[in-house]
Amino acid sequence: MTPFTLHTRSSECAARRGEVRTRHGIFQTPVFMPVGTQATVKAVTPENLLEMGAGIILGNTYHLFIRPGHELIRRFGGLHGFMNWPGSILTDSGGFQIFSLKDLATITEEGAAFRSHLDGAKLFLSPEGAVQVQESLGSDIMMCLDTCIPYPADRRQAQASTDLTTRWAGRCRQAHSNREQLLFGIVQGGMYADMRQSAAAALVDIGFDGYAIGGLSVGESKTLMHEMTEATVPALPADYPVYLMGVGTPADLVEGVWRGIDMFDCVMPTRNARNGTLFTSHGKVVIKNARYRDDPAPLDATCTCYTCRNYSRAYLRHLFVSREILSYHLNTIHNLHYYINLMDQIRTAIEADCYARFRNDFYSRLTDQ
Ligand code: PRF
Ligand code: ZN
Repeated sequence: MTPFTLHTRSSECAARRGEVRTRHGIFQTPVFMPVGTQATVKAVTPENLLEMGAGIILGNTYHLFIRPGHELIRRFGGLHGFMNWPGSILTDSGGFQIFSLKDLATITEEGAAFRSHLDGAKLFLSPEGAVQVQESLGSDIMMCLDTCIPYPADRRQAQASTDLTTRWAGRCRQAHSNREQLLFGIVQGGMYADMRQSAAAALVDIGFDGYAIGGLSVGESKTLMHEMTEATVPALPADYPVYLMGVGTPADLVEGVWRGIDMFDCVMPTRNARNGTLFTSHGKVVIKNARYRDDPAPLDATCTCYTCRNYSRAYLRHLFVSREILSYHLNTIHNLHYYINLMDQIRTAIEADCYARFRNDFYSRLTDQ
């Protein structure tokens, strides 16, 4: 049975408004998932996340497997108990992180052998192992172990990697024993539309609780990313959630929703916050800039976040250039609020069936990019 309920569909594009049910509640879609790689969304508390309206966050199998270990987390009531987060959690499988290790990883039919980026210890993750680790973590949505294809990649290389991902998906599905936890398949296929369509069909044959589009935003152009999204979404069943992995900028979210994406995650709002790059309705603000030294205005006059309600640009600039810890906290609250609020506005626009106008207005507001 699908965990997805479709509320409304846009008459103008592939955008849809729905909800996903997990054992930790219901989250509204389209949704943005803040990234909490190490059992924490950096610089904010679960209470902060709830106040911002986050319904689901993301954790990483790879990192938690290495430290502190899934067995330890299981003894603390899984990730939910360990980090005190009451909402839903999606865990990425580790495929992408292991792929990012490049020389430290060896992929075989059996799984991925790699060395810990912490102490160099030899480790191994099979598709079955990835599911088992995620079952111990107790996440609400687990991801299949996949192999991400580098960009660019020729057709032969892309096909071999995509076929392996599909075989691994079958093994993950077989290993999936706790049906209370949802399991999503991941569509790879490089930058080959037909390869993505056959990969999608093969995953649908196996049957998952949702489907992700992987291997995008890996260095290709926006045009190509949109093309691949447009080729893949129609190959997936309309009554299941679709997740675009590791994407993206505010504009990428607006464009992804236009093409039928329900779920997104990205480190951009949290990482940029710590680098002093803040998102506003007018575009990006680089807070260290001298022009904000005496600026009494809030970051974004239209923002209702804790940071904008209470602090000036001058204070945020001071905290940032002084490398004060509070800078990370206040900046992260604002950027996550911006992303979560953007998704809220997107959902309202789809409900009112005026998503095309919303998208135009979004671009016309951006003057500081
Ligand atoms: N696979 C997995 N996680 C991911 C990706 C992927 O392809 C991406 C690609 N943008 C981000 N995160 N498992
Ligand atoms: Zn704000």
